[in-house]
This record gives sequence, C-alpha cells and structure tokens, in this order.
Amino acid sequence: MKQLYLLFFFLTAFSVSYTQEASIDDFNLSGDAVKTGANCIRLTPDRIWSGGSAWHKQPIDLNGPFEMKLQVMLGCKNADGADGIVFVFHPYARRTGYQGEGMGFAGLEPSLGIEIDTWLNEHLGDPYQDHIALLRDGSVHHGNSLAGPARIPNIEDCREHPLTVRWTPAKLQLTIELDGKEVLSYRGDIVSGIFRGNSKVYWGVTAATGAYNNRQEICFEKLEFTKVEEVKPLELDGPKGKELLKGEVITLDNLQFESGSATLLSTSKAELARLAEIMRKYPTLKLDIFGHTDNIGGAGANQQLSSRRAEAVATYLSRLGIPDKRLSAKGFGEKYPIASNSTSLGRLKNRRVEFRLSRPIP
Ligand SMILES: [Ca+2]
Ligand SMILES: [Ca+2]
Repeated sequence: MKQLYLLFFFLTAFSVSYTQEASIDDFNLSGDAVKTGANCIRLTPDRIWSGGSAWHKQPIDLNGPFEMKLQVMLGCKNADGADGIVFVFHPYARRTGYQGEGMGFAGLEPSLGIEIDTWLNEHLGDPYQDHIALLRDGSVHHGNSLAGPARIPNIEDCREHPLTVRWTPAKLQLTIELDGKEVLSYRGDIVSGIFRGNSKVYWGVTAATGAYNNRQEICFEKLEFTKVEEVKPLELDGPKGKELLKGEVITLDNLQFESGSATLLSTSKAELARLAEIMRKYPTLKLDIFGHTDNIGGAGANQQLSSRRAEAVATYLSRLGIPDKRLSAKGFGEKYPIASNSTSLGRLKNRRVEFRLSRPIP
C-alpha cells in the first residue's frame, strides 16, 4: 500500500500526466533514418553498413513516471539479417553511434539502452538467439549488461512488435514489455548511477546493419509520458527562505525518499545542497529536522520510518560539511498530522519532513 501512496504523491505533487499524439515531426533524424509514413521511421534500409537514429526533440525528466509504447520492426531476414535496434536515453541527442554490432548505440555515453539484438556476436557474449538486454554507456558487451540478455523468439519476422518502456521513479523501477509480456525489469537510481545527477535526458531509438542487413523500422501509435512541472528550488530570498530565516517551520518541495525507506531520491540532494548553503551563510544557526508520516502502516513502523528519514537528511547535510552539533533530527511518526488522514490528499500533506532554523539558547 505504501508504494501506491508514494506514487500518488509523486503524481499529484510534481507532474501532470498526459497522452501525446505521436508526431514524426517531434523527432530529429540522424544517419540513414527517414520518415516512411504518418507515424513511422525507417532507421536502416536493407543495405549493409547502414545506421540511423530518431531522437525525440523534448527531453524527458526521469524524476517523473512515464510509459512509452512503440512498434518495432526488425526486418524479414532471419538467417542473414542484422543487427538490431536499441531504445536509448542519452543527455546529448541527435547522434547515431557505431554501426554493425554497435546497433547505433555503441559509443553513446553516458546512456541507458534497451537492445533488441538479432545478430550473434560471440565475442560480446550474445546468446545464440535473438535477445533483449539493458545496457549502459554505449557498451554492447553482455559482461556489462544491467539486465538480461533474455532470449526472445525470432523477431525478424516482417511484423511489427509492440514495445513498452515504463519508468516508475517512486520504486526506481524500469520495466520493459515486448509483445505484451514483461521481458526485462531493473531497479536502480538511474539519475545518479548513470546520468551523474542529471534527470533530464533525451530519448530515441537507434539501429544499424553490418556485413548483413535488414530493414529496421519503428512506428508510434501513441506516446504516453508525464510532463514534469518545474518545482522551484529553495532560495534564500524566496518565500521559503524568508520563512526559514524568521525561525518558522517549513517543508521542502523537492525532498523525496524511496517508497517505504529512508533512502533519499537524487532530486532531494540538490535541494539539500541549497539548504547547506544557507547554513554556511548563517554559521551560528542550528537546524531542527522533524520527520512525520501519515497513519497508514502502524504507529510503531511509522515512528521508526520518520526517525530514519529525519536522520538520513541530517547525515546528508553532515556529509556536505555542516557540523553534526548544528543538526538535530527527530521523528514524530503519525502523531502530528496537519491534515485529515481520511483522504489521499490529506495523507500526502502529512508525509513530510519539516525544517526549522533556530538560534542556540545562550
Ligand atoms: Ca549482436
Ligand atoms: Ca532472428
């Protein structure tokens, strides 16, 4: 239940989900990629040593949840087809990576790629069958795979196959479905682990051929993803900064934890860095950190969770150089709600970490 609530928190607090009609004009094409209809792009022709990619012009924010659905077509030649398609997240779009076994993905770094590989390269650890895997940083060697390779039935069958890529940041979970079945799943903090804290990345699809070839194509019926609204970071001369300096209790909009745990999401770290800056500017002030929860999940567990979250914040600030003696962390569990726990919006308000700057008692 907790996980559901945190997901809801994310959706209500920071983002507006919408479905966007697919438009090929929203993509930048590179290499041999060409439009082949109202909503299809041919990434490679059936010609040897070709490579192409299509990149959506708008970056996506990995702090928000999204789901993308597309159709992939890997060509009609099985025995002598090649090489495959990769769905990629990458901070600098517009480029196609290396051809052949690189599938237009090799060399794009940093990156996260979901490969559908149709050519056996033994030296890369490819299984003897078409396969799907989660790769990083433009490396197509399976020694570096984050998930997979998972074998799939021959996909070079002249047909379109639905591919769904779903990201749930509250659970740090990436799920991939092919032909309506879950084929890969990965849990990890992609933003800090791969993109060095940068949550806004471009996304696109690459493909390549080598000594053998296939026509490789993608089509979009609909694009569903979440547009993330900008949340203003904490600023000293902003309303929250002013309240804080007056000694009032504030909450931070960007402070987020993994569902049911005290692990800070990477979004929170930038916000806490601002708070640390403020504390450095006013070196005589102390900071009280108060954790609170809603009433779901039992009073004892909530007490512990609220304490661990307040402490996680203090630990992070201490790592940023704020002396421990200026920090005090305390959890209050579900004891002090600020809204009704009988509605989801009320519970959302109750799950919070509060901050108060205070002058030491002389
Ligand atoms: Ca291969
Ligand atoms: Ca095949």
